[in-house]
Amino acid sequence: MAPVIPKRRRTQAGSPAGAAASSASLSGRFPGVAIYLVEQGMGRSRRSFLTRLARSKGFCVLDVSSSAVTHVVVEQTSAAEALCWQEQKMVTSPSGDTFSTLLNMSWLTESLAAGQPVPVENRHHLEVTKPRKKTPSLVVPTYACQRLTPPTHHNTSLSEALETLAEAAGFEGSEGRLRSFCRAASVLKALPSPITAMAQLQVLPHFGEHSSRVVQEMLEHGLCEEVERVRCSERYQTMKTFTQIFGVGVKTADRWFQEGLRTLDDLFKQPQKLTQQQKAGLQHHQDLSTPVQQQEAQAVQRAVETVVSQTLPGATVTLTGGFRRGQLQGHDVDLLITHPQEGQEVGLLPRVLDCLKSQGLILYHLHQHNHYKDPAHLVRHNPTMDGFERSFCIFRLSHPPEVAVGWPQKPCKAWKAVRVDLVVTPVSQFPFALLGWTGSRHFERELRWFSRKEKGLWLNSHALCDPGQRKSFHVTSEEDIFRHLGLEYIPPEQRNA
Ligand code: DCP
Ligand code: MG
Repeated sequence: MAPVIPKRRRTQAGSPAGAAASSASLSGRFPGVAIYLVEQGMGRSRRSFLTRLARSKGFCVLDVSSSAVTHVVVEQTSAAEALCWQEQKMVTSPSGDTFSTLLNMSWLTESLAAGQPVPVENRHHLEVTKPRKKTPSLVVPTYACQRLTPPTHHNTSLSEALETLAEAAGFEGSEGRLRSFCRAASVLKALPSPITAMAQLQVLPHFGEHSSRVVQEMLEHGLCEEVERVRCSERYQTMKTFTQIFGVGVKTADRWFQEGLRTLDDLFKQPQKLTQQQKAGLQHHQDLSTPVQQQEAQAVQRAVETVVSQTLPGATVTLTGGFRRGQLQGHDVDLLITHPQEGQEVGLLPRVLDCLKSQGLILYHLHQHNHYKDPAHLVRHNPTMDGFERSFCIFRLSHPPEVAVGWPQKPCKAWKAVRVDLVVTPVSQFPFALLGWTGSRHFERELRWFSRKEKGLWLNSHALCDPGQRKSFHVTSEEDIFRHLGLEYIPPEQRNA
């Protein structure tokens, strides 16, 4: 007569697990009880020992987990706790049922002591807590173009201190130091919480000895002596004053400093030293050094849009720069003009400026012709350069009536001088121009560096180019560019690196 095999197990008899089950069950004294010991957390030798011991007392212990198992015993260590979820999956029956009898070692030891399976009570059940969530250790990616950097953040005084040192290094032409401080500052801007202890820096990229020392002093004393010394120095203050003037770069500011000039008054007294652009900058310096507000930027955009669409129907005007990144203030308004039909944009800018001038909206402008022939050529030979046709303007922006009447004490100026950059791009290059002009500067620098270093591709505001294959990529959106670079898309308001 064939041995009686419980129905559930008979279905498994052809499988290796079933074979193990049936042979073991034959020797078992307790029908309906088939034990499986989970090795993880228990160890192989302890499992072998317990298996031998249990079998010697007439228990059926299966070597392989299968649907024949009725009692799964797990050593309840914390490691095993996590693993038991895995194991639980392994002992899921073919029908998809999960064995509910996950037991801790107490059931087995009590059963062995009793010489028979003890009834399963609550206390025998393995307390299967979900693996405790580890505090996620902060992983900050190396490149700013791999991180989210919102418009405001939690480490402003630290990042400003490092950026002061970066700026001062830039005034001395020290590119390497400028980059190092910018990189460290940028990492802080991406953190989800304030830095309160030096240990937090250990997992962050770009914190070398110098930047770490600055942070340490700031944490300990609220100030960093070196940063304060730089901020108070005549050199820094003069260079800052001069480079904030429209049309003045680091080289010119340095020359003036070497010549003994120190203040705006010194410059007013030496007009022969100034270009027309710098004179306009000085003339409107007070307004131009007052931050442009978001509403002012939108008002400029509307004024330009009206003129552009009258001049060339279908042409579009996009607000870029800091305002596209969600900043509420900026030093200027950056507008990108294009037309959906390639070539239609040629000759548009001078006509737009004539029209704006006729409306009394332009206090000054400097037109720069498009100075590239072929975007792929430009990206190969001058990868950081931007050769679009553009106009550097100072707009005369009328105050809205409520602002104009809002200063009863002072005779109110009814307008404000605002710096505006108008840039024209053919539509085929629009995504590159949009990405390049949205910034931040550090984000752009890192994006170009990432492309080159990690992908062997050259990127600028005109094109993305594979120099090896001598091809440039066709794109229709910023998303396409991120995709070609193998980067997650970062929306503009998270590019405030
Ligand atoms: N840009 C760049 N490299 C430069 C100059 C500009 O990548 N040397 C890009 C990034 C900038 C954008 O153009 O973000 C606009 O330049 P702005 O100087 O106007 O910078 P923002 O608009 O970001 O800041 P601000 O608020 O000072 O205008
Ligand atoms: Mg700007």
